Order: sequence, then C-alpha cells, then structure tokens
Amino acid sequence: MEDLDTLRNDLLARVRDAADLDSLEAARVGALGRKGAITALMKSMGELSVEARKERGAALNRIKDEVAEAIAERQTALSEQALRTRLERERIDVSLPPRPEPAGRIHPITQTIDELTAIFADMGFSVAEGPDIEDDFNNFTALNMPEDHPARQMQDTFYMPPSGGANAGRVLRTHTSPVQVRTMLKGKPPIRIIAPGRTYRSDYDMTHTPMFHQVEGLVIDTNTHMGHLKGCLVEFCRAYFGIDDLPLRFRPSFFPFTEPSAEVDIGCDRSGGELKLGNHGDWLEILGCGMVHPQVLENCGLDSTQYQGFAFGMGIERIAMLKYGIPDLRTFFEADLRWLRHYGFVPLATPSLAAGLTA
Ligand code: 2U9
Repeated sequence: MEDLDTLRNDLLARVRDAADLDSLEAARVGALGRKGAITALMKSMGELSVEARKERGAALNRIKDEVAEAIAERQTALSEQALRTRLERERIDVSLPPRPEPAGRIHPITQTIDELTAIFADMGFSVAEGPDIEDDFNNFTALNMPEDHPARQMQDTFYMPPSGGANAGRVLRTHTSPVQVRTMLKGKPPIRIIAPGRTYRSDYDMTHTPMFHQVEGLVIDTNTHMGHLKGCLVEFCRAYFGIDDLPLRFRPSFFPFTEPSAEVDIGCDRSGGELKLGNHGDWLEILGCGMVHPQVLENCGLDSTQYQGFAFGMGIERIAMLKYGIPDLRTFFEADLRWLRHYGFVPLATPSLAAGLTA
C-alpha cells in the first residue's frame, strides 16, 4: 500500500500546485480521467485475490474521493481568484468626472438659422443662397425699386468704391431678396425657398447694426394665394416660439415688391416690465410679407398671368432676441466669449422637429 500513499501525495500535490483552471483540469484528467492514474490502478486489480482486491479497491476509492474533493476545493479557489483578477482589471472609477463638454459654443444666430431651416424644411422649403455683393438690378430694380424710387434712399445702402474693379458700382445687399430674384431668373416654378443670410445697411444705433441677418421666403406656383401665406406664417411662428395657440395679426402695409402687403404681429404681454409671448391681448411686430408684385414676377422672367406667389422677410437677430431673451442687439457682434458662453448653444444636438428645436 506504500505505492498508494506516494500516488495519493503526488496527486494531491498536483492539485494543490495547479496555478490556474487549465492546469487543474490537466491534474484531474491525469488522476481520474479514463487513462488517469487511479483509473489505471482500478483496471489492474483483476489479477488480485478477492480479499486483496477488496482492500485495494476500498483504498483506491478513498484516494479517488479525496482527490475529487481536493479538485473541487481548488476549483472554487481558482474561480474566485479569476473573478477577483477580472473585477480588478475591469474596475471603473465611478467617482471620475464625466467627459468634459466641448468648450466651443454655437452662436445664437447660427442656432436660430438652424431652427428656422428645420421648420421650413418640414413644410417643403429648400435653402437658397447668393453673394453678399450684388448688382443694382438684383438688389433694387427687379424688386420694383427703379433708380428714383425713395425706398432706395430708405435702405442706407453701402456702395462699392468706383475703383472696385469688377465690383465698382455694386452694392452690399440690403436684403436677401436678390437671392429670390436669382432663383426666379434661373428656373421655373413651382418655387419654394427660404434665403437666410447676411445683409448690410449703413445704420448704427441701439436697434441697428451695419451688418445683420435676414431670412426671406418665396413661394411661387399657379394657384398660390394669401390663404397659403397666412397658413405658412402661422405655422412657422407657432413652431419657432413653441406656443401652440400663439395669435397672429395681419396688418395692411406697403412694400414696393409685394401687393397686397402686410405686417404680422404676434400676441404678447408687456405688463410687469417683462415681455411675454402668447395670447395676452397685446401685439408685437415680427415680420413683413405679401403677394409678390406682378411687376416683380415679370422683371424676373415669369408670366404674371400664369404665376403668382407670396414672399416674407424677417430679421434673425430680432427673433433670436425674442426667443432667447437677449436684450441688446449690438452684443451679437462683439465676439465677447463670456457672452457666447452664456447665450451660445452646446454643439451636439442639431435642431430638428422630431428631436426638438433646442434639444
Ligand atoms: C422677391 C419678392 C418679394 C420679401 C419681403 C418683407 C416683406 C419684409 C423686412 C422684415 C424686417 C426686412 O429684416 S427686415 O427689416 N422684410 O417686411 N420682405 S416681403 O419680399 C420679396 C422678396 C423677393 C423677389
């Protein structure tokens, strides 16, 4: 039986010394597997006497049980150790601060253009663009403002210097309307565009800067009427300001490029020294609009007996100030980082009607 003692000690030592689950499995196969040491000894008992076989069989079974128990214990220990190692390796420090927000900010003008583009895109409009330096025809003449027209003086135009080479005599566009002129000259209706962009007028005080932004819209088709104009602008204002029952009032007005023309007011409340938008009985002017003047259609190469349409225009700074409570127009262009950190937008979410304009 001495040989069995040695075997027992060897097997138990292999189990105890197994450094990982793979070596433990090798030790198990070496002892208890089909070709293992104990199995082999069990098989070789045939030559023994009945008495000796009984004794040796019992001894082998004890060793077998002892080794199996040692394997189970070692397995538990190694599994726990493997788990501890893994937990240590995959450890997450939940006390670490989150990844820092991007330091840059979206300027409120850009944000507002993105928001209104999302709203008009949803109504089937595309965005059109044109140059900041325009010729007299696109900026004035096509829009029913001939040379002697008083509206030309009213617009405080910046003229390019006579020495301006190819640009001599041209103007910095005083509105984005020339973009619509170009669109009509270029292609046939149906037309459904907005033209957001920079505009320039020689004016500087509390409510005017020499460069500012406008968005204008143009819809031309064979049956477009003032009902479409009204529905479109009601829809836009309610979506932009996020007020479902925002009332709109259309007041008769005059622009050389539209007939009839209207100015649009939205409902507000000025009591309490603070401006609040909504159905409160008071009114605030927000934009201008009208049916495109037949002469403008003709000037832009469209047959005014076949086509008609509407146009509108509004100041982007103005609608941004109203929505975001920015009190002073001039701060938009001072490039003051503290102002931008306060009024700017985190550059992650692009405005969309589905996700929310300022999500
Ligand atoms: C074409 C035909 C018609 C664009 C229009 C207005 C009314 C308007 C002002 C609002 C405030 C400019 O920023 S503002 O000072 N605009 O009231 N704009 S209709 O009408 C057009 C444009 C192009 C070919």
